[in-house]
Amino acid sequence: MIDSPLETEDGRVAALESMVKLRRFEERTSNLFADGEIPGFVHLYIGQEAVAVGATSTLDSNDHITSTHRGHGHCVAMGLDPSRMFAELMAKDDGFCRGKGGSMHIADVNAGMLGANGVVGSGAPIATGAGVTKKLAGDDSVALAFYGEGAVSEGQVHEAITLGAAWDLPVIYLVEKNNYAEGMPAERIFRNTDFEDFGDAYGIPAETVDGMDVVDVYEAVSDAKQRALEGEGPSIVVAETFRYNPHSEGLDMPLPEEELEYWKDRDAIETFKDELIEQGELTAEQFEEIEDRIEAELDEAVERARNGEPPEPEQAYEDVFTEPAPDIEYHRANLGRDQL
Ligand SMILES: Cc1ncc(C[n+]2csc(CCOP(=O)(O)OP(=O)(O)O)c2C)c(N)n1
Repeated sequence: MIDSPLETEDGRVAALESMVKLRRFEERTSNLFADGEIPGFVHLYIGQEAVAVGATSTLDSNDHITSTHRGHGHCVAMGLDPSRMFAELMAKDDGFCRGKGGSMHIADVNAGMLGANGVVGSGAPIATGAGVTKKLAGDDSVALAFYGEGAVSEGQVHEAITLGAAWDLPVIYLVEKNNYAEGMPAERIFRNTDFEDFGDAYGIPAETVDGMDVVDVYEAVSDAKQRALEGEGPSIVVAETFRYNPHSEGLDMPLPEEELEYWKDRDAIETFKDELIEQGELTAEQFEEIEDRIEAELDEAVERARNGEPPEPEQAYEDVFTEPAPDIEYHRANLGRDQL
């Protein structure tokens, strides 16, 4: 998360920098995946940067988020070290999960990041659980769940919001409405795609915002956070956005060209950069400096990750259970490299 909120000039420039960093991180990830340096699946966040940055800019160090299979943007926005993220993507021991989680399972509890998650919709109940802890602890903090519109029809999301509302929990449920779940358009999943309407069913406030406008997202999430801290319970924020890449890297699943063009014309980074330059808050030269700084940081991060070692096979059962399952010791004792 960035230090200074978007209400100040410094905060706005920091938000732009953060959005650029998210995008450059993903562009590198795309190349690394294409070059065979990243195993498994990779879902990129390119296009949606204003949502992660606008929302996390409202957070303090005692707040928490939950994320999705498309979680790199949320992680970078929360300030996670890109080098350890690349290491996780490359299945190296320096990764946040010692290379055992990969792209869809990056977590850093100390940074307030409770985890990306390959199970669609699962971040909502985890955030609701965090909300229970927060309410019991009374520590004036919130939990924020990011999820896609594909998760809105999930039973666990419905149950999580119902409970959050019934117990007035300090949770924000943020729908990143990019209009496609894999290749399925929202209109084919829902009769009503105005997810803001769902707020009435749960009896909680809900608002739709322009997910390509970082300030719009920031303001709506700030309001939701304020209500949560005042004991009014959860809110839903629906951010309308778009992803530019296929559902997952390597898939031959392009989005319709006209839709891509429409959203790219409204690109969050370009629009915000132009706005800041027009308002005299940034110069083109300063923007170049920001880009150079990010490129240098990410180049170094990739190199460091590349030079790291993979985890030892003996670590396969470490950090998996809080208490070892009964047969773990047996497997640990009998596990050798040649058995993997
Ligand atoms: C419970 C569950 N069901 C199905 C899947 C397969 N799956 C992975 S991503 C995805 C689409 C998710 O769409 P959405 O929630 O809108 O997020 P987006 O990919 O658009 O960011 C599906 C169906 C899964 N991982 N988990």
